[in-house]
Amino acid sequence: MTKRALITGITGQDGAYLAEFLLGKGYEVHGIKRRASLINTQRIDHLYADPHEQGARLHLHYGDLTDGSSLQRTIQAVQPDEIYNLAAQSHVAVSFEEPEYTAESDAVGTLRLLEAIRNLGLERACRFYQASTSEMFGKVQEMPQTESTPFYPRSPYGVAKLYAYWIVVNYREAYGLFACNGILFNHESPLRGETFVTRKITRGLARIAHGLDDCVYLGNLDARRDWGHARDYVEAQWLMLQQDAPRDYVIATGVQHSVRDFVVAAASRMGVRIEWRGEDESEHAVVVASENPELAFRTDDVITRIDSRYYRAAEVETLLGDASLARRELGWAPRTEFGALVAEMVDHDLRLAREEALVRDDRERL
Ligand code: NDP
Ligand code: GDR
Repeated sequence: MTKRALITGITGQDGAYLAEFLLGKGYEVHGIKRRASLINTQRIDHLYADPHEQGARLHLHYGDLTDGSSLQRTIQAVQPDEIYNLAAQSHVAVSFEEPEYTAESDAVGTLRLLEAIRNLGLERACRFYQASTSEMFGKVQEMPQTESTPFYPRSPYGVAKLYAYWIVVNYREAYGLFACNGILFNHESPLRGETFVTRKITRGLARIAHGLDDCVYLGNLDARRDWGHARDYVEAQWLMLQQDAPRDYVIATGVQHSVRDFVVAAASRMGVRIEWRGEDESEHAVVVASENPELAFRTDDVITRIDSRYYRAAEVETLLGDASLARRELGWAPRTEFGALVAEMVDHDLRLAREEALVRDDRERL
């Protein structure tokens, strides 16, 4: 029997990797996408086949986590074996600007999905994955963080996700739903949204390399994160729903780097050595050597500066996960180490920037 999965947030980074992974496993995959004024399916276009063609296994439905009736209607029509709730207003800084919407989509949205499952009587037929987050640890109470580390969220996003975490636990205990929280630490890829810090750095430096920009403006360079690859992490999401009993798992690499380290690693992949100069808000990265004459880096160029706009009202300074439980019970381990992740993102963004520069040069010639 072909298994059917429903993914909310299928147009996002994880949604795209998970859809590809599940299609590879032979699933029929359904995704919920939001209506937008511009097409927002770029990350999954390569997976999509015309639904009029025979054998198409990826299907998209309009819906929104703030619209319970759309969720219930889609679940009823699809009758999924597994639901992956990946949709969210996922940007921590934006959650300070839009706290109410973040709660509506990330907290109450999760409740809406669970209620739809209950109202349709699918508690025993359908397994549920919730995209929980290391942001729930916030102001960390112990290092590294495990499934039993106390939570202390530091943003409207973290607080909303904590509600979602507990409502999932509650529906598991109250109604016997097979529901799991994956407590995922930061995971990145070439598909990462352009305003998260890793992608902002790789894209920004690649644009400087091709003369499209001069400088990347960043916030807190001291923040430390446990960065893994999204491709590895979606496999853990699937594994959680294949177990005999539901439980919550931390998914992380167990290795930590600072934002400053990430800049150094990305620059180094481009053959550039930098030095940090200045302090606090005047700290900046200066090019001291550049190996690749084809890239537009010159000695003494300032390629990053601080813009205090990117400081957060309350910051999560340090996160480091211990995924021992997942290793033991799911047989899961990260495959991509930090250097390989940075290299893949940099190479991808250099390619994009080169293409954009070529188009610009062509236009200027005409
Ligand atoms: P993205 O921001 O890349 O994707 C979020 C997805 O949710 C997009 O498809 C977006 O649609 C959709 N979405 C947003 N709001 C709504 C809404 N109201 N109704 C329906 N869909 C909505 O996030 P990631 O792929 O990086 O993350 C996936 C999930 O995992 C998120 O819940 C995130 O909070 C969580 N998470 C992520 C981590 C990470 O490091 N990436 C770590 C831990 C948890 P659209 O494309 O239209 O914007
Ligand atoms: P995070 O990711 O908040 O951890 O949430 P993000 O990449 O936005 O920030 C990581 C750290 O970098 C610091 N930082 C900056 N961040 C951004 N976005 N832009 C900057 O210019 C900048 N300069 C420094 C931040 O202050 C922060 O400390 C991500 C999201 O994917 C969440 O959805 C997910 O739950 C968590 O990871 C785990």
